[in-house]
Amino acid sequence: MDLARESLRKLLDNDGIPDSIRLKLKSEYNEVNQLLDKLENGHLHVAVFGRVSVGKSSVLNALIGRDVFSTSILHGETKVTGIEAWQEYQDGGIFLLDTPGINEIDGEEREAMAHEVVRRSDLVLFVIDSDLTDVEMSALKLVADGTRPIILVVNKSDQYSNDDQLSLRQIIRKRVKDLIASANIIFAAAQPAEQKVVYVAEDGTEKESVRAKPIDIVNLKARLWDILESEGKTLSALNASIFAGDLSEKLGSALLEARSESAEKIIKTYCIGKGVAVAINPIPVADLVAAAAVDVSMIVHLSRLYNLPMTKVEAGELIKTIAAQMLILYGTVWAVNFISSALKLGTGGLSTVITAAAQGAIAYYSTLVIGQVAERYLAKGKSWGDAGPKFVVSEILDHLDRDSVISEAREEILAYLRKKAKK
Ligand SMILES: Nc1nc2c(ncn2[C@@H]2O[C@H](COP(=O)(O)OP(=O)(O)OP(=O)(O)O)[C@@H](O)[C@H]2O)c(=O)[nH]1
Ligand SMILES: [Mg+2]
Repeated sequence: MDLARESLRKLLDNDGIPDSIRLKLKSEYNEVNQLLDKLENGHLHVAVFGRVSVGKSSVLNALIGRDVFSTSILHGETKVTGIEAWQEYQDGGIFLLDTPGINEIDGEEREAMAHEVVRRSDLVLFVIDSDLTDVEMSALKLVADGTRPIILVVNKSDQYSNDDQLSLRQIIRKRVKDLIASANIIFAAAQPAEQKVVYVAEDGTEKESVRAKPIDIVNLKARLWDILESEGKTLSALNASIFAGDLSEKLGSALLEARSESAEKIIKTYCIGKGVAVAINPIPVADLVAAAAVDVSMIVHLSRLYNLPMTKVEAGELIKTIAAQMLILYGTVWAVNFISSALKLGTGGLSTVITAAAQGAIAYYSTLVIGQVAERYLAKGKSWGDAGPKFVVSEILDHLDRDSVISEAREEILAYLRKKAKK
């Protein structure tokens, strides 16, 4: 119980999650919050689930003893989830949840809603009113995933004679034997239909009267109490921790995805910025690496994205480390190599623009390498991992197709310059 609560709290209080992602996952956060409340108050949620019109709302009304949820012969009467405290249960804290029915024809959205409720419930009353259809069978398989107890409620038992009930029980039992314990198959009559009864009156004439068989809900109530008493509190904690686990996994991957997407955009922006700046105002190649002001800003920017803020000095140090690795790996010739590959791609005449764009492309490339290496470092929580910086740098360099990056950068820079010249 405490463990579950703790893991949820941690999830909620995690500073490592930026606001943008918090917003994106807000509904999940609310869910966790609700779950936390539920856990702290020791509440248990019992949900109905099943095909339209099998009597889900009626079953809940019969348990509660009042007409709380609306019922109708029309399919799809329940459109949204409803919740009601079950006062009758001695310890309190039990809530009954009504859900829309699964409909073979339409209502996918409502069905999704019902699944969602089930996912968060501690116990499920799967309601049917005859032998299970294929649709019910596959829905039952989804719901009976072993994480929460399920009672299979065979409602409308008033429609069956005693003999029919016996054989129906046999059939159902066989069909669900791998999914539901036979003690959890319960017959009920939540809202028995009125029937015309013909009787012989005292004066000997035949008369008709309309009456309904009595509501039969005692067996369901008894079984429900049994389960709640024996496993109630552990159920709730168990479900909460499963849910928290799911959610933190979901959050984790969403976080990673959102971050690397934004990181990619940030790096690209700085690459173009630096490339164009260098192209417009060419500087000696030797100064390229030294002219790291842009790279410093980029790293500071990235570090904020990863919630591991770095100062400019720190960022400068990081760039030095990366540049040193590049030097070790490629020797002093690396810059010269870039130039020749950049120029090689020129289509002929070495016009100033082309040369300038080539230099810009080199600047672009170096910023891209630095950005990607820095991102890797940040993603690992400001660490190079066991293999050290050299490994990371060489991996990124291997991974990037230098020539195509440079030629693309050149195109982008030229396109940018042309657009500017037109204005
Ligand atoms: N004969 C008989 N009819 C019942 C019983 N329980 C419910 N019904 C009838 O079945 C119909 C549907 O009942 P609801 O409780 O609205 O069914 P539901 O599963 O909630 O339906 P949706 O909300 O539309 O999915 C109503 O006309 C009820 O009167 C029962 O035990 N016996
Ligand atoms: Mg209903």
